[in-house]
Amino acid sequence: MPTAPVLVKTFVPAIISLMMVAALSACSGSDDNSSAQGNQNPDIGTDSPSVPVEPTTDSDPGNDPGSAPNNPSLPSANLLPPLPATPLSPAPGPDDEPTDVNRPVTAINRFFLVEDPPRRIEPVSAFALNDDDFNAGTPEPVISAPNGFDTTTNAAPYFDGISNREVFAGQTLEVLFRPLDDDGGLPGMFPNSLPEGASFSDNFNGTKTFRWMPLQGDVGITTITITAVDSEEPFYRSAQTILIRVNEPEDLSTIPNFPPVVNNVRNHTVRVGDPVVFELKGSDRNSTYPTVEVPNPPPGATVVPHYIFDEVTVLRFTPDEPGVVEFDVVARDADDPSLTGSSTVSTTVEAAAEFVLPGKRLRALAGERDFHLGFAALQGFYHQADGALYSDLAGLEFNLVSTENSMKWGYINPEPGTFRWADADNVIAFAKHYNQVVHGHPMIWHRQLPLWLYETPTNTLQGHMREFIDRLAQRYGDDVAIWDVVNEPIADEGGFRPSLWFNAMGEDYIDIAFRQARESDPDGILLLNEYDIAWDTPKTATLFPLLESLQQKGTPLDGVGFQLHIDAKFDLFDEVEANFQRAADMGLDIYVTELDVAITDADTTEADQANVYERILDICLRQPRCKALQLWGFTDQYSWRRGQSPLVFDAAYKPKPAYFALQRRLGED
Ligand code: 9MR
Repeated sequence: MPTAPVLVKTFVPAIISLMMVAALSACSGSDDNSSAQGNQNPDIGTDSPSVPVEPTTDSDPGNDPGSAPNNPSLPSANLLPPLPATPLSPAPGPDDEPTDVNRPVTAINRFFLVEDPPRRIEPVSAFALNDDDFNAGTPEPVISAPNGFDTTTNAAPYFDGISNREVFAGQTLEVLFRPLDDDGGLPGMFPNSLPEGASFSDNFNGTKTFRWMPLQGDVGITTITITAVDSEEPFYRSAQTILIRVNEPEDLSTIPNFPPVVNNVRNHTVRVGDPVVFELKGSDRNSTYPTVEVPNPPPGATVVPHYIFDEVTVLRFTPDEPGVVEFDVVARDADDPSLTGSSTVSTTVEAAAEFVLPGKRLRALAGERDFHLGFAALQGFYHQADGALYSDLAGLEFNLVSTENSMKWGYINPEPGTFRWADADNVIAFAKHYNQVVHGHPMIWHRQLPLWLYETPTNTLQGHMREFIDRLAQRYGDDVAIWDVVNEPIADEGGFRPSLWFNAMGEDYIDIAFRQARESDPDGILLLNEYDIAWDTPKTATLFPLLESLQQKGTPLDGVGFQLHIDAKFDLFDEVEANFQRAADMGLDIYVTELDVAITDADTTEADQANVYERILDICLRQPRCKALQLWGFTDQYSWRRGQSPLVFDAAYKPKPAYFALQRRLGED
């Protein structure tokens, strides 16, 4: 396997864990889907990129992740019982296999793309509520308090006069929320989430009003949750859910028909000669799909329906000169063609030479010191208008790629027996084309889980967890060098996060997940990945004892992923250095997995941001056990914190001071 890390682990069979559910202990065998990576068309990948791609040097470790963890042999290891021959949820099969993309719907012509079989996924609805739930009354509030807080002498805030509510679609529901506290003080409050079209507004008298006109698609029972916050202790909270039953009116014409809108298309920067792709869609609160029209497409553009979703229109063109290309998009109501919404899409086209940067590329500099510099790949970047530029720059600058969202369980396996592999397959193809190490993220997390898992009996969750780890590893183990096996197991206030996994198995789920990962991908570098642990926080107080206890158990843990979502005012560099050293002293490797540095206010500058990037890189480079530094994206165009411009290229793919700071530091001894 070309990407095999230089990692040899002694895995000592010892005690069979008694904690396994009986269902898992009987049988052997697991699914093997490792053959499937989609067919690849060798002609497409030979195009020369319009940005010159520097040849990888001899010292560029590319997809060899370099010096591997050299932990001492594990003191002991409990073998898991084999996975059952009959899977707990249906195994992926040929019907799930992606196929070649042979239509003009992508921005990529450098490597081969696959797409999932054409089907519409309707995730199994968990928590579907019925009239019995509604009639059972308002659920008890969920009280939470910081560790050690005495809830016996301090009453929790609560809401006065709360009840489940009912409304007809097309009518406006108003619910008044008045939080009280028997100890005095005026509690604050916030909605955990709001349905589309709803508002939650302040009445400036200690109350707030939830207002919502549900429409056709809202008929049924839904919930809203409002959290009251103690006036003295902001983490002493009471989350109150109410159920809302939305009934269909006899006369459907009483429901107002709202005009559709064009879904937001952001502005893009592209190069002359790039294939530019837009996936255009409108939406309508009345639960119909508007048709999408482009009255003035750019010259030579093709406009075709999406291969799965009729409501999506794909526009593709190749600009042949610098300038600004504009076109209009009109969304037309499915029931009343006179109702429309429209918007104008503007694309800046620049000569390819504008993106050629001075000095050596970051990956070349990293390679010269046997280091890995990575980025997290936007899921489906090749369907973005600027996907060609994104892909070329990412290939040029980084020798490691992580999967921002395309390997998350909720995406890969949204319903039992349905698998969407194409986006992850395409990241692997991208990595192979550019000779990059792949970091698989995440195997087990408490977020982005498929809804069906929440309906699964608790005593089968261990089996499902192991099965998913195995499926990811079977498919990608040969190509993924590093795995975030368990992501974010620690609560913000310290202690274990009360996740689906923790609630089902207690802290043992962490050990079991790692053991399964080691069994399914013996060569993988296995990490525990967590945020807010690089400096001293309530989470670090849990982290280090947890790492110690895992090591004592013989859990096959190779290193720690320090996420590092920080801001440009960050200055706790000494603590970062000390915490890295603490992990290193335990024989663990260090990966900076998700670095981004937000500019949070007008006082902080791109120079401050650059300084933070450079200092973190410097700490990592001076720490022999720090193996890689990975950015969470690379362009502000696609960041989960886009409004705070946290990355090293701006939204127009121009390098920021932070880019040059990394370049400078990587070039130093
Ligand atoms: O950047 C990711 C964002 O696009 C997703 O919406 C979000 C939820 O899946 O996850 C973000 O990435 C997170 C990562 O998976 C785990 N560490 C924190 C990252 C930022 O939230």
